[in-house]
Amino acid sequence: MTITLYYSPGACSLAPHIVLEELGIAYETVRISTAEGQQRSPEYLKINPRARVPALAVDGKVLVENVAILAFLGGGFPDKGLWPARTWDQAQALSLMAWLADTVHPAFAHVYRPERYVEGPACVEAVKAKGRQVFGESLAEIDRLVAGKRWAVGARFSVVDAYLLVFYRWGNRNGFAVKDLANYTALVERVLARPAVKRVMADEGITMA
Ligand SMILES: N[C@@H](CCC(=O)N[C@@H](CS)C(=O)NCC(=O)O)C(=O)O
Repeated sequence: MTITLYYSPGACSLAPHIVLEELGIAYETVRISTAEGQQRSPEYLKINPRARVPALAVDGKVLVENVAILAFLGGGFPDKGLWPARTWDQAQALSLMAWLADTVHPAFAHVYRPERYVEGPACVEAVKAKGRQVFGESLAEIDRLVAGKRWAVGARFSVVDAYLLVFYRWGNRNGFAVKDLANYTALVERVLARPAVKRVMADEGITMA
């Protein structure tokens, strides 16, 4: 099986990048810098016409959307233990990842790319403010969801924990008081202590700051 991940440093593609490294399987990466607009290049639009990362090419076929990519990588290699074993926990993992993708990520997009949602400087500021509110509330909700748990779902590190790291990092870099969220912070510290996570962050050239 040949696997290629299209990623941008520090983007939500960090989650599947970590998962690939945790799996210990052979894979390649292609850097598509969203800061430089490379997601809109004609070459990349052939990979993902939606102009977004991540995209995962598996034996020449392309899979997009984090929820699908993380479920494929986790569920496709059950012996690696990155996907919960029980059906209930698998459903919980999908439930949490769906909410991250359909609510938490778009809330941050309202902060980061408000001009996509509305026109005019006054409206842009209002959209940004609402995005900050919803993203902040979402971070607090994650903190409550992981209270008393070592990992987000089940008893082991899973693809969900890798995905949770992305939003904590974005919050940290954008003035959200994530360090006050004791449960989420403790979980992220456990994630950051993993050798595979350290390797991927070094490879992407990113820190938590
Ligand atoms: N729903 C998609 C969202 C992907 C997405 O928005 N990725 C961002 C990076 S975090 C991106 O490619 N942004 C470039 C852009 O918006 O132009 C997923 O979860 O995979």
